[in-house]
Amino acid sequence: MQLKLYHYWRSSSSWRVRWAFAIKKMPCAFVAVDLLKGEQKGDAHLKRNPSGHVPVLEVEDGGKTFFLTESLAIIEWMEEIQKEPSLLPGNSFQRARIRALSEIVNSGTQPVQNLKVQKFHSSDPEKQKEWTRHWIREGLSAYENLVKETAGKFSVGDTVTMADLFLIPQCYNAKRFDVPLSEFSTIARIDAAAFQTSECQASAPDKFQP
Ligand SMILES: N[C@@H](CCC(=O)N[C@@H](CS)C(=O)NCC(=O)O)C(=O)O
Repeated sequence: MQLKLYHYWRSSSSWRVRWAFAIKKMPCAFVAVDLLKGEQKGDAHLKRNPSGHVPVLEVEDGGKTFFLTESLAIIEWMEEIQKEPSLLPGNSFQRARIRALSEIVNSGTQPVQNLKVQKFHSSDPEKQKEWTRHWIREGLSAYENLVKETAGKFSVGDTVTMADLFLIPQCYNAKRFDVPLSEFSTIARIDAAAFQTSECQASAPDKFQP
């Protein structure tokens, strides 16, 4: 099986999947799609993902090529084909909580901070930032309140789970948009702990910056 990840260095959704690859130690080639040049809207990329988004995982298996889209679906697929180390550990309730925390970022926070949404909201960069900060605060506040019930060293217990793969790239965006993590004490602690792990460091945007 040959794996190729189409990604962008600063895309938070791409970082989630790069981090999963680092944890599972699955070999994968990385191909950059330059979002600033609009490569995600070109014919070649739209054939891989009609949404015009990264990440996309190309899987060549048994002479067939599959394009997997949506970071959560990609990570769940990786978990199915290689269980250990598990990103969805624990019992059914713990796994449901890991998915719920992931979704707070995946569907409740990240989509509204996308550049195309900011631009549709306003052409004024200051208004774009205000919009983005508002939605990041809203999302991280919900995450903070829910994560208090399960947090150990990380979001759910003491090992990195899929929830952390969604949270930490979102924290990176919070910092970019001047939302101080000190507003969210549990999240700030998890963010610091995550950066102590080699897999988080190895998959971080600065390691992929062109
Ligand atoms: N739910 C999608 C979100 C993907 C997404 O929004 N990707 C952004 C970068 S983080 C993107 O490709 N944006 C391109 C654009 O806005 O034109 C996922 O999890 O894969």
